[in-house]
Amino acid sequence: MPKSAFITGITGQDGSYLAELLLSKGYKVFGLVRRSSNTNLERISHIERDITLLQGDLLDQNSLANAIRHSQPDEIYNLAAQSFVATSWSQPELTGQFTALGVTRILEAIKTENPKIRFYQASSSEMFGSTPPPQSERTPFHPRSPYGVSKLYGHYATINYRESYDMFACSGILFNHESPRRGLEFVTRKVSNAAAQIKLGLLDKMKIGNLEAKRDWGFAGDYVRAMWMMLQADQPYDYVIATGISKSVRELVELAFKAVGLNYHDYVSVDPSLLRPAEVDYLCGDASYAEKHLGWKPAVSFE
Ligand code: NAP
Ligand code: F7E
Repeated sequence: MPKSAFITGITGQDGSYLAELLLSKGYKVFGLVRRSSNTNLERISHIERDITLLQGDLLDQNSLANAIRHSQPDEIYNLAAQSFVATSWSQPELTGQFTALGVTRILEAIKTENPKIRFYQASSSEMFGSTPPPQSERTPFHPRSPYGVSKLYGHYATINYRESYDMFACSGILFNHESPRRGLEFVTRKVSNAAAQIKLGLLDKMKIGNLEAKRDWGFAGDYVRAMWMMLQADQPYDYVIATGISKSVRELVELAFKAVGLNYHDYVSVDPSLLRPAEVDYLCGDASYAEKHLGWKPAVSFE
């Protein structure tokens, strides 16, 4: 029997890469999509015929239980979230509903439908917030946004269901990971897109926020591989997934503009309205535990 997997957030960046990976391993893949007046399947249109999409919403407990009952998965990957940190200040309550309580809803649905299902929760380096690097599984958390606070709730909910009900529930504490499928509001896509448009004469200038923030940026394709590896392990555990190399937003901007033969100083200016109420200044992960226990290593570098 081929294994089957159910992915929430399948229409997002990570969901699309994970679905591809699981299909390549022979899985039957189910994905949760929420109703919208416009289709939102660009990232999975190339594999749409190979997967089964089920309607539901992280805000609706019943729809989650129905989707699990219908798909009978061996593994569930909870990737759905309000994932844009900046928006979490303007929509803090909704962010908590999706990103925090949504985790409890899906854990409850698993407990009721089949507690033997293996569960992956998409935790985040944003939970470390202001705690200085290097950040590992042993680093204390100090989130700096409603998003980070919500992710921390989901993280501990996952640990709590593992400890209370003996469920195979893991969290991957993933540092920033990017790709050509990243949403345009995130800084890597915003910058690479603007550099390309300026080069082509389609845009004059780009406004940016905090140039000094430092992030540990990896490639989404490498990171979904780690998610799958966590659910194949003998025991459930939580793992930091990162490259161990940190760069500033300024270095990212410089590199992107240089790649198209431009000097960023001529095109980029800081817009104070893009600064966040509280910033995460410096993230750099230590993924040595994942390397030792899962054999995971990133293949794609920042450059
Ligand atoms: P993304 O591109 O923003 O995708 C988010 C997904 O969640 C989309 O499919 C979205 O559906 C879905 N979603 C949002 N609210 C929902 C709801 N109420 N019900 C059902 N689905 C809902 O995010 P990503 O970059 O792939 O990240 C995947 C997960 O990893 C997220 O939980 C994110 O917070 C977490 N994470 C990401 C990173 C990173 O660097 N990428 C790092 C650490 C953790 P629509 O298409 O309908 O909007
Ligand atoms: O910002 C700075 C910004 O929005 C990165 C999500 O996937 O990773 C992501 O969260 C940095 C921040 O990602 C702009 O202030 C400057 O310091 O690309 P971002 P993020 O906030 O790190 C974590 C791990 C997640 O879990 C999240 O889901 O760049 N920055 N100027 C800017 N950021 C944006 N978006 N736009 C700017 O103009």
